[in-house]
Amino acid sequence: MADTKTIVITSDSHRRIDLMYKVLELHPSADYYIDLGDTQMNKEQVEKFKRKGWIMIEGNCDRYDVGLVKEEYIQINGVGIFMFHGDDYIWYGKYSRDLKDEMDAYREADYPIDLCLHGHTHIFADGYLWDARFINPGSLGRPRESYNKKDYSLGTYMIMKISPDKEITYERCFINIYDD
Ligand SMILES: [Mn+2]
Repeated sequence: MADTKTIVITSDSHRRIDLMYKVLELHPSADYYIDLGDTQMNKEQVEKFKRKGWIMIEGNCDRYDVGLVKEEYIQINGVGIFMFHGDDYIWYGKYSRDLKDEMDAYREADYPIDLCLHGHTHIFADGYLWDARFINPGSLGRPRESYNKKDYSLGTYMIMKISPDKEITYERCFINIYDD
């Protein structure tokens, strides 16, 4: 019988591999780990995270030759999840028609998309478009949101849960990026 799955989602850590390790240390037993790009890891680091079970997406600041993929698709408890970084599909703050075309291509090939996960903007988002929910966890290493007046010290990521009846919930988590 299916049970609720826990998914750790990070994005845009921008060389702050230490923060990626911190997230892993804080959540050692999630069912899935997803990074949505721009870790700027080298090949060795990418391989290490992939061995730990991470799904790793290529961002516009990542090297093309370190073993990352531009897009990924998985289903968790029957929820179809399409993952991408965002540089190919977000233009001037709007999702492009290219993204709609790509989603249609997946759907026509029997890969239903209920949820799109992406990063790139460094700003948390949660909304609906083209019969899918779109969620951006925000940036772990270079937050552009200010949570406390002019305080940009909090990197952010997300712990998502998907229940057997496809209910998607999440908790936003914050890490002080200047803490050693
Ligand atoms: Mn970025």
